[in-house]
Amino acid sequence: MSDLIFHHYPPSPVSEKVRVALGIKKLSWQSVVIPRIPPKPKLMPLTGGFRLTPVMQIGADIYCDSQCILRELERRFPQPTLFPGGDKGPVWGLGRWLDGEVFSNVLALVFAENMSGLPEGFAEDRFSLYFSPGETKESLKEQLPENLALLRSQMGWVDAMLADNPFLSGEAPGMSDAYVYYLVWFLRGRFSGGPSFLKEFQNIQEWEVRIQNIGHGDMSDISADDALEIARDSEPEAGHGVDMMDPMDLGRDAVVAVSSKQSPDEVIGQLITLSANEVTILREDSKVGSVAVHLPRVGYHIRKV
Ligand SMILES: N[C@@H](CCC(=O)N[C@@H](CS)C(=O)NCC(=O)O)C(=O)O
Repeated sequence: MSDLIFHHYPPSPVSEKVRVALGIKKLSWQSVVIPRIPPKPKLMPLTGGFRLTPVMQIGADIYCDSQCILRELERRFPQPTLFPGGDKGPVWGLGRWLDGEVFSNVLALVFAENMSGLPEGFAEDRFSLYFSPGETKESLKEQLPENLALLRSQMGWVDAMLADNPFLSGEAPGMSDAYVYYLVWFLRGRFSGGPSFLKEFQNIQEWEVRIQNIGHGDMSDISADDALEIARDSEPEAGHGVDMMDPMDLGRDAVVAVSSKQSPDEVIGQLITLSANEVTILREDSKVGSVAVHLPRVGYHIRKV
């Protein structure tokens, strides 16, 4: 039985990014399906308040944000690599563009439409998470033609990147494929104009089939209660200490609060790792005991408590 547990929900696009990476790495994993909007009472004891989806758990180590999850997958399971082109720096940079400007653009198209079958309060929750105050479905509708025009340029660049290779990462699939695929998957599945819009991009359409054929690895289900019990029965890995070159001047064992720039919820605990790409805090929870919560640096705030 794999000890890799993934907390997600099937329609979550950012989770699809990680599911594709799990497929590229041919990993076995256990799936916990979490609620699409808060409260998430069986996730909070693990994350200490972090509410975004997805989250990965390995024992009592909890990895928040797809950026942190992908980095950890590559560290623990280096082969097959997510960087077959050896292009680590550019791919992380490309990922920021895709998660930022391109994801925002696709979200604006999806939320301009009438959505049905969603939990009560879903639209309100997501508007406050993704859009500036004052933005409404009507204002997004007005912007739709211009947003589509922008997406046409963005997808044109992606299509051109696929002209000479089967994958964005080259001959083999890698992280850039996972990063672009989740957006194309979201656009095709949730924006009514997505399928006809994508017809213009022949390379992307052929590549989508290649990515679907990779699959999501070997998944089995586990209950949220069993995942909590696994955390309770495990000890987190030791931290790696604080990088002395870090400009924030935070000492090891400082009590810090970490939050995503997307969402105000803070995770509070003792600092055990601070590097250029990761912050890890140790927290005690009444339900699961000691857990280490790992978060990325880019896109996150840290403050001393
Ligand atoms: N930077 C985050 C963004 C994650 C994100 O926006 N996920 C969406 C779901 S696809 C989310 O959290 N929605 C609110 C929720 O699930 O409560 C990451 O890369 O993991």
